[in-house]
Amino acid sequence: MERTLIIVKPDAFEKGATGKIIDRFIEEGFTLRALKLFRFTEEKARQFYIVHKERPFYGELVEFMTSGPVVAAVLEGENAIQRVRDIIGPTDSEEARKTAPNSIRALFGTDKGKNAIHASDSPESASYEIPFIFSSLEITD
Ligand code: 3AN
Repeated sequence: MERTLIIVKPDAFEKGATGKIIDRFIEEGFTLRALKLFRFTEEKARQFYIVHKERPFYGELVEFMTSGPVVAAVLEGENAIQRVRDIIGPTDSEEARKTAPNSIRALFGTDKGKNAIHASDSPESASYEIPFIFSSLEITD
């Protein structure tokens, strides 16, 4: 069993899509291990996305992620990291609508930046991101 982190981004939260997105993962067979509504401070968003600090869109990404509330969850399942990435679809929501029309980004995203959802992209990111957002007391066994 593997665990991964997802974050319903401010655009999808504002659209009221949080419930549909969480429900999709439950329907796909994942177990919900943790769930939290919060708003990133600029400092925390910068730290969370530190791997992207040299990318040209880093400032825009931090600004977007702090623009409103988000909902984070820990999902558990076999091969969860890759399977969740497949369900969210490619980074660019426009591309997702062409190549993965049933993906979460195709259904709820707008473009490359406002793309509805974050999901850990490797075991290394999951082991940084899960404890970044949740303490052990907030994750069920
Ligand atoms: P993913 O979220 O699919 O792993 P990354 O890791 O390349 O994509 O990018 C992290 C986040 O940065 C994306 N979810 C998106 O919000 C933002 N982002 C990526 N590429 C761009 C871009 N070209 N312009 C604006 N924002 C971007």
